[in-house]
Amino acid sequence: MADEPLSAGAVARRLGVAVTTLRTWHQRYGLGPSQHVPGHHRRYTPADLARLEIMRKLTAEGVAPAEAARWAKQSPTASPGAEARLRAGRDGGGQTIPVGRAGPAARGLARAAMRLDSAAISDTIGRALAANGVIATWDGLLRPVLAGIGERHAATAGLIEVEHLMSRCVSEAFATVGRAGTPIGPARILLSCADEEQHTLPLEALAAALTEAGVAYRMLGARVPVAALIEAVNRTGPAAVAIWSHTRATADPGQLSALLGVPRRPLLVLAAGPGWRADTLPAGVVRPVDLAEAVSLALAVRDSLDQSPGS
Ligand code: B12
Repeated sequence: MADEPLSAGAVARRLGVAVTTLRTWHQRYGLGPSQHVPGHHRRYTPADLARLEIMRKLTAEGVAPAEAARWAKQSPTASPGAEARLRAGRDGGGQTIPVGRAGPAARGLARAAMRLDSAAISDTIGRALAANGVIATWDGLLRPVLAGIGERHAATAGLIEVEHLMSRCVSEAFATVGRAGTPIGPARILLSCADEEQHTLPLEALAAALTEAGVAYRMLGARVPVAALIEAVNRTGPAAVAIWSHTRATADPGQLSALLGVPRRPLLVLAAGPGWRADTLPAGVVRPVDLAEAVSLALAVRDSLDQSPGS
């Protein structure tokens, strides 16, 4: 990073772009030099250079120039004192995660995630779970931040480390829900990801919400081949099975048909997640729209078993 203000030529050389490109970025996207010395051409400050470095990196990665300029302008290096904060490690070197209309807790969580501050992430999630419960924490706090990370990743191809750390902290927080509680009866609900599906967090949210509601479950986790799923169903005879698919790539409806064909067919088969397409689901499969609906359906099955003779 330069300490002295730089001319357009010097900036162009540092970035490896043409001076005309710098002019275009200035005129079209407002990414120009901000220091004005009377009687001289404007000069680029270290903050201007930092913005332009982001612009160059993002456009080189294929991000559209207008989108890249938006991120470059939002960069914390653009604000006064930002470089000192970056050196002190408080900003973690990134920008912000968009959380839409979610509240201050989500904004705080997003900032902690950007700093890779796992203690603050875990603390924020733990407090929310204790105060508001699993469903409200998932919908009001975690989903907006996860969706924001996904949005930023799609725009910049970055934030993979943030996504991984955040995922780990969310998993750990869900795993502690209700642990201190009393035994909650036989596990009649089976939770599983579809074959090759690695997105487990919504299923972990469902598991935690069931624990909170006093309902036992078995969790098979990520990437379950259909033969293994069927084996688990045959061996444990669950009353309800939820299969999570997050993307079209993992939503083969054949997995659901196989489940419906087992000798002791579950009372309820849930195709959960945005991967499934409603018009391709076999008859008899239910597609919950959100966590709350998935929990109510599972509770309804539990209640019907409690009331049936010999259960
Ligand atoms: C965390 C994450 C990961 C983590 C997952 C860790 C874990 N243990 O789960 C890791 C790093 C493993 C990962 C991997 C990948 N990921 Co990813 N990931 C995400 C991220 C950021 C959050 C996922 C999540 O938990 N979402 C939950 C909430 C936030 O989703 P939602 O859309 O708001 O929820 C809706 C519904 O699902 C429903 N709902 C919400 N919760 C619940 C709960 C229940 C029970 C029910 C029934 C319904 C329900 O209501 C909502 C309203 O419609 C998303 C971004 C996103 N927007 O989801 C990307 C995202 C899903 N990933 C994506 C991709 C591309 C991948 C990879 C292919 C990347 C790669 N190149 O390797 C792999 C996939 C590998 C595989 N085969 O599965 C894309 C998918 C694009 C697409 N639609 O095809 C996304 C959207 C990011 C992006 N914008 O590009 N990922």
